[in-house]
Amino acid sequence: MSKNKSTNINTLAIHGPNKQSYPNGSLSPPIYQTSSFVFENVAQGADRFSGAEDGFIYGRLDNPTVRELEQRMASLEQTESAAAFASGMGAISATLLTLLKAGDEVVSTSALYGCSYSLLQHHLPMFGIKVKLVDEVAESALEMAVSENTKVMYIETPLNPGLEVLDLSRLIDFCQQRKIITVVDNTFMSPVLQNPAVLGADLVVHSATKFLNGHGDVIAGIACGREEMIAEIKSTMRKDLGAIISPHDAWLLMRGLKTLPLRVARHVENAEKVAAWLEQHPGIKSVAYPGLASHPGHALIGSQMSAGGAVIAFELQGGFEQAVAMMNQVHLCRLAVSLGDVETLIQHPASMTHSTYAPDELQAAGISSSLIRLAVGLEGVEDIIADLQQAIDKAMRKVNISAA
Ligand code: LCS
Repeated sequence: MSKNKSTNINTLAIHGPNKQSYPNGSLSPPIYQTSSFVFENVAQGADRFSGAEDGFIYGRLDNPTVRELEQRMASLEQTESAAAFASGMGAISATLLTLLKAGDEVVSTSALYGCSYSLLQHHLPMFGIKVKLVDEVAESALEMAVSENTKVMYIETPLNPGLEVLDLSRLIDFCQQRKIITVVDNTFMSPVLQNPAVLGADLVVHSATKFLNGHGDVIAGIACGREEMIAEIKSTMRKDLGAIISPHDAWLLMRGLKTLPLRVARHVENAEKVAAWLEQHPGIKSVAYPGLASHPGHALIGSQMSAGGAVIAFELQGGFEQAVAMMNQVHLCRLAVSLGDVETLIQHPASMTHSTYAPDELQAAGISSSLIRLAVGLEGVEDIIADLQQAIDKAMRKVNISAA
């Protein structure tokens, strides 16, 4: 196995970092659909368990198909290593439980993906971990929350669902000076648009269910980082919580990755047009999309991130009632959670992805009940806009707010 010399993301996405030669000349990676790996003798089995010999033992620990996916993801995120999981939450929970012990503190924002919030707010404290979540999505608020017990800063940017952007270089520099480990959720950007590890983040986590797989048919997660941290995550919490990805899902994800740069480029192209269209529509109250010049995080495009991604959050003038009426009228766009799929998906965060928040917690985190989240897909953009147009028109007529 020799190294592929290219650092071009299009080439890496297709060929991975190593030139592979598979059994029987197979072009596509084999799926090692096995739970156990046979040892030649007892000594070899013992050496595999002790780590004296590298090799495979049991599918909850490692698998060749999974290992190849991990090498590919590490090359895309430009980290030494990666660990693949059965879900994004598997990656996030195993990572945080590996890093944090009783008495340690983790600092983050109270606006987060709903289940990440639930893990931090409700479950980590059960292990004696102190969790500080700041309501204001601002670098200064996160910095002020840090104490001498802070071990980890957990950063999601852009944030789900409101699309607020945090300055990664500023926060990472701040944390490095205080030896605080930074964990960045890069789900909304993918490695095509943002590489937190290049900016100095210690660990980068993903819901691989989203852009990385891209086809709405796999639940998966990834953690990328330095060799020794990833090895610890794999040998402790991934193994003992049992959240490794299946070989078949690892293979589907590798197939998805081959078209990741192409898909993300088109996602962004479509999202920019949809966001611009929404922004000028008289029935719209607000549009949050980092690719719009009106977005406060727009200034970080070109340094931290190369584009605004493909998720848009918006509100209609007619508030919650009109938002519900609009979402009930879409045809081409599908009323479903998730994002980063080829299909355009629309959903209501307050009652769906963020229903893990109590009403007062939603308010504190700035997640309004009238917010609509749109994950722009790869259909013809004029069809997406036409569908939104007719749904907004119908909702406006129904809830009786004039566009004039
Ligand atoms: N991180 C972010 C930013 C996410 O948006 C999600 C899932 C996760 C982590 C967890 O990943 P999973 O375990 O689902 O693979 N976000 C979802 C969403 O916004 N709609 O449906 C799921």
